[in-house]
Amino acid sequence: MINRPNGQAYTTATYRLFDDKADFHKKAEGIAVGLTVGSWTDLPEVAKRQMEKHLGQVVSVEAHEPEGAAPGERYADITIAYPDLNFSRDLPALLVTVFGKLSMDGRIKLLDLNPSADFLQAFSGPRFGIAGVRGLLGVHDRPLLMSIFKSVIGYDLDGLREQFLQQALGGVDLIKDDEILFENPLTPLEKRVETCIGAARQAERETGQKLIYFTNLTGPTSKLRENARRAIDAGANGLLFNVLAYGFDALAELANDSSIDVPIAAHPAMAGAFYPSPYHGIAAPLLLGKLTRIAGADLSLFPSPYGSVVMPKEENLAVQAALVDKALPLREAFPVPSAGIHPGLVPLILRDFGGDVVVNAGGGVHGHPLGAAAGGRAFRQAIAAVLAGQDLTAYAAAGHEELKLAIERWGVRQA
Ligand code: 1AE
Repeated sequence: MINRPNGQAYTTATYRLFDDKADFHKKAEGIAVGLTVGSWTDLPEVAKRQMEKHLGQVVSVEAHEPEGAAPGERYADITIAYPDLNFSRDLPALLVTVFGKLSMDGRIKLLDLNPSADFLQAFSGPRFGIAGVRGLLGVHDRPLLMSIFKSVIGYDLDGLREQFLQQALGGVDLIKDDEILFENPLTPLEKRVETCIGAARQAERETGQKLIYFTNLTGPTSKLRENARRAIDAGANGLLFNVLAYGFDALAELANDSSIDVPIAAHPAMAGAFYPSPYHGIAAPLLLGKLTRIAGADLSLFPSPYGSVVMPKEENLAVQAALVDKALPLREAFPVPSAGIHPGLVPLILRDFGGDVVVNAGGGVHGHPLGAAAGGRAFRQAIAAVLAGQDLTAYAAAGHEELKLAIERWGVRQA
């Protein structure tokens, strides 16, 4: 229970704290006081009355001290309530309050945050969300398919155009730049967008299918808005954003800007510096789920449990849950489990994530024996097979040549 002087708002943070000897209740008190008013018991009564509204409170301490625990296994999950009065309505202020110096103080990981309704009012979240992105594409009855440019560095506009066209002809819904494509003389921003959107229009005439191109939004932070508008003026209908390199606040600024009226896909580059350790950092569901959604991403990419860069399945599903959690008064964001995805993984992806998912592949599209267009078609066939309740191999054998070749190349994962 939180004591609310004058009914004021609180935001809670939950941590996992590992310590072989500590009194966890004392530690929790130390955090609640140390990260808010600094000291408490030594304050005179008058000062206490003045400071009470700024004081953090221990909400719960759940200790896990299994009998015979090996050194390093004793931990507690601790929830602290922070008065909203102490920080401004922006994510840097919140994060520095709850996990600034504390993030460096021993073996402690930030598991979750529950910002107050008042704090959340400062954020518009995803501008489009799952329903909005589906609306832009006119696709409501199946998972979406995204492909990723591969081999972009050193390519000129003609090379890029051909690669885009081949991906688009394969029937993908979304194409994203590789996250390592920055401003460069061969494919400068506006030219790149005009070239790719031109190829998208050409493919649309052949496939009858709409397409969103997520252009990588790059440059120094002070130029992000300007670069986003330049890309949009040149025809970009989506933006890719390396959110962790820039910070959540940069994403929130872009998502809150009504002139940047295209969906934003958040790339998880650098996420490995934050979430994988059980002892340090920020848990994946908070980092790539809740915070990414609050900051305004319409799509959040993260390593899947099946491919080349792996995140455990429970963690993956918790990221998805945070992206679509109805308790958050914001639009839902698309989960995009990624890295090493090929058509033989589609049954697992749809089984685990359901229909509101983006199947995303780079190598799994471009590495198809008949090229990227066939790669896209193989994925679409795999999705159709699963939606029809059919076995992938049987469906491939029934005249779906691209899927058949993809299965010969990569196989079908059963579990
Ligand atoms: C987790 C991000 C995945 C990504 O950005 C990427 O480029 C994946 O490529 P493939 O599908 O592994 O080739």
